[in-house]
Amino acid sequence: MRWKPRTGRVQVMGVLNVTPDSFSDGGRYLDPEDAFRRAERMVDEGADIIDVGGESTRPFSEPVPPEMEVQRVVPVIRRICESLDVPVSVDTYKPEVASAAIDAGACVLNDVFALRKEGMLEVAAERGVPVVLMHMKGTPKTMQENVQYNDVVAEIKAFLEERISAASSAGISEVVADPGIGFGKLPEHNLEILRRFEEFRSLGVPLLVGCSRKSFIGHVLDLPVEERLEGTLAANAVVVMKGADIIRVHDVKENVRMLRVLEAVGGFREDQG
Ligand code: HH2
Repeated sequence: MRWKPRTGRVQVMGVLNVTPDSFSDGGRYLDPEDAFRRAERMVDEGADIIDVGGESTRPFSEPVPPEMEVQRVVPVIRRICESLDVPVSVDTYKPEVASAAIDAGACVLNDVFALRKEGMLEVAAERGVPVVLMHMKGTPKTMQENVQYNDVVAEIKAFLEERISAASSAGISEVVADPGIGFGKLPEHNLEILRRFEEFRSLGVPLLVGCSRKSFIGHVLDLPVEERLEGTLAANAVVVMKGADIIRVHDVKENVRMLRVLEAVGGFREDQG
């Protein structure tokens, strides 16, 4: 299946973490059948794409060996691609995992390291799939230590410009940019990214944002991860009105309903279909 980053309306990417330790849904979908049923439900609720991940990248998390990540994601991706009419992205920064996932049917790479891991740029170019390039300062293990920016939006934009140009030089034409909410950012940085989100439009590529249930929402509301739905909807409404093309979410039904209301109001996307 092919997937186009831009179809004229905001798309919803449903999160499916096949991990024991993801910050909000860890351990729930380790059985491929449970994972499949979750994907099926997200599609019924209106997801445009399913993002399958086999390694948590939450703050302080440890990387897992690529073989283990392959074992987690491949059966799930294969099962979804055989039975559901939905594009699947793989949330990985490792070339071995990306290759195996594409063989199993994934048609998009969602790379939180923005093709910086050795061999990943080559795999993306060879396989000719669209790539999500995300900004992260440091690694998940270290990214929340000593977090400092002079101008958070300008620094993220400069990074994304450089990665878009690296991808383009390697012959990768379809890219999506993502500021990487929560990846090496303090709550005030995440809020500033949202406040100034329209500035990312000048990158000239579709924009993806992952605010869903993240800790900056917990910081504002003083609420645990399972109580962050309303905050997620508010954050996503802000970025959509300021130009986001894809929102990455755990709660598909609620976010789709929020989007339908924004679309009914209209006036926030020139290219709205
Ligand atoms: N956030 C997470 C993982 N992958 N990919 C993109 N492009 N943008 C994001 O903001 C993003 C991402 C972290 O969320 P989650 O997958 O729910 O948790 P974990 O990393 O603990 O599995």
